[in-house]
This record gives sequence, structure tokens and C-alpha cells, in this order.
Amino acid sequence: MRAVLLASVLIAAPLAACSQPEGTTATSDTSPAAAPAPALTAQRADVGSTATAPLTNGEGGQAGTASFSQGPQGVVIRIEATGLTPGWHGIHLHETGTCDGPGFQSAGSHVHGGDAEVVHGLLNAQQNDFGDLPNIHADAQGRAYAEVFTTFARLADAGPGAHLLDADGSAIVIHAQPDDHNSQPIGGSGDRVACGVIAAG
Ligand SMILES: [Cu+2]
Repeated sequence: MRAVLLASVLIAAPLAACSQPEGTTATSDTSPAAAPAPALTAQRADVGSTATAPLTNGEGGQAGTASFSQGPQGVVIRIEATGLTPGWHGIHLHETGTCDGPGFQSAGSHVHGGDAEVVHGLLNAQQNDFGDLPNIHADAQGRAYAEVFTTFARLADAGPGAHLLDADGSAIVIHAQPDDHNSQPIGGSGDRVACGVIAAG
């Protein structure tokens, strides 16, 4: 009998919610299912900021462009790169806005926030590296066209994640090899073959 009563309560709860007149809020203090859902779509940053990073290769030549657009949950990055070796390439956000070739070490390590030890890799269970991004793929002519999205970084002045337009700027770096998204410190992605300083606008 108790089981039957429980079942009827569970069925009744959604029906009651559906029968609420428009403009009112269904309330229930009996069913956990009626608790407010986590605010998955709560705005995390002001939208509209944009930035651009002209890409250069290790010889100082043009290697395309990366364009950044701030959304409410993160940043969309459009990458149009040329002169790459065909195949997959790791790509990351680096912590300093300078791209001195040929090795682009001036771009520093990956962007990050806080004092925690950085663990790289989008597929690493301990991942906390704000510079991580999905790989891009270059075609047989060495061209890569992609859009990637990150919730770990922002152009907006406030919000979660690393601020790309901070005092010392940031850079986007394309690596020679694909990122395995797991191993330290950069997923085995190898040399830095293209780099762009991220500038507002
Ligand atoms: Cu990198």
C-alpha cells in the first residue's frame, strides 16, 4: 500500500505542475524532482567583446588569423591557419602576449588562474589547465579552418576563467603535433609552429 501511495505522489507532482495557470510558479515541498534545476545557462560573462590574433610562423611570415568572440558562457575562437604540416595540431592559449620566433617561447606557458599546479589535458581526469583547446586539422595544402569554444577563458573584464586581455596579454599557439589531451605538460604536441598575440578588436 505504501508503494502505491508513493507512486501516486510521483505521478501527481508533474500533473500539478502542468496545471498551473500561466504566469504562476508551480511549488511543491514534497518531491525532490520539483527543486529548481541548477542554473546551467546563467550568464557567466558580458557578451560582445572581440579580439584578433594575426598568426605568424617561425620565419616571421603570415600564417593566418584567429578571431575571438565572447559569449555568455565562454569564447568562440575561429582559426584560419595556413602553412601547417597536414594533419592534426595541438592549439593552446598561452599566458604572455608576445610571439618572438622562431620558437615562440616568449609566449610563456598556458594561461591559468590561481595557484594550483597546472594539470594539462582536456581528457585528463585532473585537468585544470585554462589554456587547453581541442586540436585543429590541416588539409593536404596545410590549411586549417576551425571554430573551437572554451569556457576556461574570457575577453570580458569579469567572469570565470583566465582573462586573455590582462596586463601582459595572451597568445594563441599552434603546435607541430596533435595534443593527446592527457600527458604532461602539453599533451605531446611538440614545437610551437605558429603564434598570434591576442589583441582587443
Ligand atoms: Cu601550447
